[in-house]
Amino acid sequence: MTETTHAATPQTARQAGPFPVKGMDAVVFAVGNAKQAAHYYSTAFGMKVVAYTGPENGSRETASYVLESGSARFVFTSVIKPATDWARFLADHVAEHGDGVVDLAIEVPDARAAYAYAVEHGAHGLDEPYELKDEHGTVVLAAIATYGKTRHTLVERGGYEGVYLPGFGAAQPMVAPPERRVFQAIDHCVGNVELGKMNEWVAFYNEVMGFTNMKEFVGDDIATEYSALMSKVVSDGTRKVKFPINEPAIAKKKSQIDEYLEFYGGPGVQHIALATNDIVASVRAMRAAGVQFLDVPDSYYETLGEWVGDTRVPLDELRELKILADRDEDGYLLQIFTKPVQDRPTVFFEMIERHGSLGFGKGNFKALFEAIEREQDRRGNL
Ligand code: TYF
Ligand code: FE
Repeated sequence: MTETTHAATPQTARQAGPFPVKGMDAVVFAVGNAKQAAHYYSTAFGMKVVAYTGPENGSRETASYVLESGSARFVFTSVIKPATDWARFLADHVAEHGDGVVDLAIEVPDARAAYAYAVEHGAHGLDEPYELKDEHGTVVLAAIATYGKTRHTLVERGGYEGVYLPGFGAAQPMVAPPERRVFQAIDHCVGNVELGKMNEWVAFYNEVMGFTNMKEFVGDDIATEYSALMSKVVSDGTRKVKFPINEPAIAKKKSQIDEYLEFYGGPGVQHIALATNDIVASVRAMRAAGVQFLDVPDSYYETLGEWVGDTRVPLDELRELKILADRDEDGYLLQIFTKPVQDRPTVFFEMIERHGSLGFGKGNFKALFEAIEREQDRRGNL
């Protein structure tokens, strides 16, 4: 079913490569109302507001809330007054795409070197390297374009000791943080691109960032059978940053990727996967806070035990919470997908608990894509 490529870096030889990265720095969202988004991600995703900038800090055109959970950082920005180029870009972005991701910011040890390498290898530069300074130190930033209107800001923090970036002030949590974190890290960030463009974007990450292809991908065999999408995963040599790229496949039914492209108005970030070390606790907390997850039929659990074997979580509890499980030669993973988190059928989240497996849940693709199609059908978009 899923093909194996031997071009993937062997697990024994994980090296930084020509474009060293330290990890994801932040996922930056442009939204209609950052104050309310910050509240939702606090109450429903257990995140903690740590920094803010807005008119009180001299940012008269935009307001941004910075939220953290473990090593994961989300930034929600909205427009107060579209009087600068950046504020107008954000206002137009929200008008055209709805709430969405404008920046998958990557932390790098050397932003000038990373930018130079990327641009030399064909990246479109958006911001040449520049410095931001305050009493906590200096951060070097640069930005390159990726699919759609999404960018990668390259962030060199050096020894910067402020809460986020110069210009941001420390902020108090909006609500009392949960007793235990709902998630610890960003696992992967997925992009949807147009029909026929997946390989171009995979080549972009291969060339511009020296990222290599991971072995798990959805080829045309699965695509025509049931998934209605094709997918490949690129990652840096150390596997800290993982970017699956999807494109629609021509299948019997309208692809979920086509639905996204239609309602987002072009390519963009489809889902962010969040790593948790206790998916049961995470899902219980999120469900209690009103987060909706994709439904999985009981029939999925009738055969699950036969091929996945025992996991940390009893089968009955997986069934109760609609958590999916998959196993490969390296171990197993537990995963679950939210429904879209805004009115448009666009961005959603995945919660993932890994036990050795480096995969993305290929054993679940059939059940998962059927569940997504049932939702698509309810929206009248199948
Ligand atoms: O990131 C992945 O590859 C998995 C599987 O629309 C997946 O989470 C792929 C496409 C999709 C939903 C999930
Ligand atoms: Fe995923």
